[in-house]
Amino acid sequence: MSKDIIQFPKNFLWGTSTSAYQIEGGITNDWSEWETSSERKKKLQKQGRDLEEYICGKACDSYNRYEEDLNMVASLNCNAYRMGVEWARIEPEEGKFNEAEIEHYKKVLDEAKKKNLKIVLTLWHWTNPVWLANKGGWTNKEVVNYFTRYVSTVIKELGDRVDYWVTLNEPMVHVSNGYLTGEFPPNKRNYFQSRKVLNNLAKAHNKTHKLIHQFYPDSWVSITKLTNDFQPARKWCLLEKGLAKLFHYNWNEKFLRRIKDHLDYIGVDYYFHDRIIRRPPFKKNKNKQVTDMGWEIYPRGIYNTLKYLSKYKKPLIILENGLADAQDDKRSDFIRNHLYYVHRAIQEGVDVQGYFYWSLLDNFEWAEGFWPKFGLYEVDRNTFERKPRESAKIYARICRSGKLEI
Ligand code: IFM
Repeated sequence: MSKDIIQFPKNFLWGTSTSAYQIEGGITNDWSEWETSSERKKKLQKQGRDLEEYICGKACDSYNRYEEDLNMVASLNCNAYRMGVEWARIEPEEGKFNEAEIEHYKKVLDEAKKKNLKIVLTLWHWTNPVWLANKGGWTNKEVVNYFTRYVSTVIKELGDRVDYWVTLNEPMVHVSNGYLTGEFPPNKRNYFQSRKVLNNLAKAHNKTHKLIHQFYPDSWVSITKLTNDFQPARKWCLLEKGLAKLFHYNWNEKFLRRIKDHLDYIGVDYYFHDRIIRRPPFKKNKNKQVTDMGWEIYPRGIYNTLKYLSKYKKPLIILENGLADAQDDKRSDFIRNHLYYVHRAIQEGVDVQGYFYWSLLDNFEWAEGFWPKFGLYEVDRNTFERKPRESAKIYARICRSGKLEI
């Protein structure tokens, strides 16, 4: 049977994403403090877990192996790479900037440029310097000034090497996991603090957007918005319909409304499809096919998400989409099927300008530790040796041709 071929636009960005803390190694920040705290260790011990697996430590040693990582991005035929800089490295003490670390990031970015990669740079990906955490993190009323002071240094020192900016990664996750469910540092369950944090994050984004534009008027600045596809489990049930709308508003819409006048594009992260039911825990997915983390695989959700976000009339760039799949038996189809729906949205007029797979390599998956394997490249935890998975070859073919056979 002959296959259909779908073609992506000519200047489409093909990339992969990483974040500083999850891959670099050797960082001291609020997360590293929490991972090694006695409360955390006790909790993990009680659950019978291997503590080493939950301490980021050397991560993937990418701080030292960045050339190898960038070679991997190039071997995937990507024309773009999303990476992060770590606030705690650049400003380890309040108001004191570390020149050597800034030089390090210059080298990384220059190496990426040699490979003709467009750079998407994330300025904050949930982690904070310890001095800031000690002052109350994002609840502190000065935090917006602290953040923009740090960003000013990044703009001045690294700005000419950046093509697309991400001010904040998935801010609602920090609000929710850090201040409502307490799963992430600073492990609070406090609604009032969560409101404060949300407000400060939104203000920080808006101010940073203006700041970057003062130096680079044509720059493209956004956040990454983790956008879930919420649907009522039963379309006819008014209560479930209402609840789905409420979840959608709270999670997808609220933050964007606060920053909508300060976006040059929208960075889209898509992982979750949630069928909403009327009783706690409010979600009942069909879960016919799930990732190693139990997340339902639902490619059509990326289409729904892109269609929804198109109402903001901004270019959309998918900056994260991926799965934990240690056996690598779902990843190739996962990518193909999601791309099929991305293309469908493009055909219907949605301005989608790129797709970045999360992640380039297996890395530290936050509170879950090292066991979830998101990488196109597998990483040996002892030697840090990187090896491409089969799916990396499939993705490399797609990135080279800009085509997908279906
Ligand atoms: O690993 C994370 C990333 O840091 C932010 N987005 C979701 C990914 C998978 O959970």
